Amino acid sequence: PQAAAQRATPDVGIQLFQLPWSSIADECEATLGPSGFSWVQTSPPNESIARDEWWASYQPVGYDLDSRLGTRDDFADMVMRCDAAGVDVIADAVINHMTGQDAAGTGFAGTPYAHYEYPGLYGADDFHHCGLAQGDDIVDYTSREQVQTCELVNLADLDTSSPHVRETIVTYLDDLLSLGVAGFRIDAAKHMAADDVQAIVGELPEGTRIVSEVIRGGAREPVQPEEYTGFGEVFEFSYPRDLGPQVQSAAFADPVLEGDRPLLVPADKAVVFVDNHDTERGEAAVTYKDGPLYVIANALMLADDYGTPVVFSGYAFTDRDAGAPADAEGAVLPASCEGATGPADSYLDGERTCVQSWTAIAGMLEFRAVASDAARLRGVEAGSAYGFEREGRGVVAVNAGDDDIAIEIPTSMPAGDYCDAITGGRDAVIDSGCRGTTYTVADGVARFSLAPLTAAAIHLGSQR
Ligand code: ARE
Ligand code: CA
Repeated sequence: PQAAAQRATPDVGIQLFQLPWSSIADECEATLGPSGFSWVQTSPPNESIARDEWWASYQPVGYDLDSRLGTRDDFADMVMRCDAAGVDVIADAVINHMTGQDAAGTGFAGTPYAHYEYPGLYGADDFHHCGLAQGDDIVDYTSREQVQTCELVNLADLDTSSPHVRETIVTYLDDLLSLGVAGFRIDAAKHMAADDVQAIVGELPEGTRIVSEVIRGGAREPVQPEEYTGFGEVFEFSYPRDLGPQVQSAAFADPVLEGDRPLLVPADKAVVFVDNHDTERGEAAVTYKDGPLYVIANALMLADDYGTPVVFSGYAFTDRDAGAPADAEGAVLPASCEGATGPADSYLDGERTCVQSWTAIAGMLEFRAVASDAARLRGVEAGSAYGFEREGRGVVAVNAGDDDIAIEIPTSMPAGDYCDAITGGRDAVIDSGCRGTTYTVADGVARFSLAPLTAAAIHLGSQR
């Protein structure tokens, strides 16, 4: 029966936060390629200030590819190895600003800089000095002018309307493209006029993937994600803001079918996520700290039909600012995810969450490969359980509450026994039966008995 299921390569990304290039290369070969991730989003690859906090990566000193995560050679080698494993690299491009340190200093790779002086790249005239608020900082997000020409938390704000600044940024991005990256996450895109971003990315080769970070800020903010969809995709923050609280409260209101999503960008422009490196330290309702609920949230996202999902994988923290474990020089230590099969009950600070290696994630990527071309049907609720069908090709069900629940989901999948992709993973069917749980479809109904805080997923490729 497995052979009968057509597979497509699903467009699913993974953000490997603050992971060194050599480890990302290993992950591409060991896990990302085999599981069917099509792209990996890296942390910023250029030289930044020399500090231990993770957010040092978001204060560029220059555009040499020499960072806490590796050298230019390491980066180039990673792109080659990921490419060979079928995984595109999307680099995080910090182009709205340079550093936010008031004192002069030396970057991670030894380059001297001062606030508004970056030798060989930019001088004081290349920056906005908005003069609208104290210290030139953004204080009022309802002012487009402030958001785009004042400073985001003291970060020296590049005048992205200037030809010199644009050319300098394009040269940097072209350099990354010459090493084989497929595209860019545009950091803080909201803080650059969409016309400026468009002018910059318009100079890049056709087909370069652009995903802009424009945090949807509500109706009072003038700068909206829709302005940035003319030249690429955007991260759609409404999606996790809708999904996360439903999972957290174990109260599912059928969301989010295509036509019911008026507040979201069109599906083909949306990159969706459960959390990212900012929201896991802030607004996200569900993160790795919620273990099984995090699996549930990721399962629902990966089974859903809206946007391109990106899974997040970082490291455990109690201090919001704490960087990934590093050596005495500040270089982040390589990390392996061998043996990680699911969320741990508890983590030590700095321990990698290894979400890309979880059995349930691999299983849901297989689900998506088999079922994501099919229509997503209306959800079914049963107390704190919820599920839905991808018509005729797969069914997902979750129980986010504290009681055992039986849930029945009508389906047009063929009657028979199916192996669960959540507990069985990518190759859920084995000679003797199922690697994980077995579920049955009979009389047009898929039946699941779900323990508290568990999920289940069956698809045409997992029929016994
Ligand atoms: C750090 C210190 C600051 C210090 C600064 C300069 O924390 O105290 O002033 O350095 O020395 C990251 C960290 C920041 C860090 C910064 C630079 O999160 O703490 O500052 O790096 O090292 C807005 C933006 C959005 C941005 C978020 C964080 O619109 O683009 O703020 N997200 C990206 C990255 C971040 C990164 C940066 C941008 C900067 O993902 O990781 O910051 O490169 C509403 C609005 C949003 C707004 C949000 C928070 O929701 O709608 O637009 O997001 O509030 O203010
Ligand atoms: Ca700006």
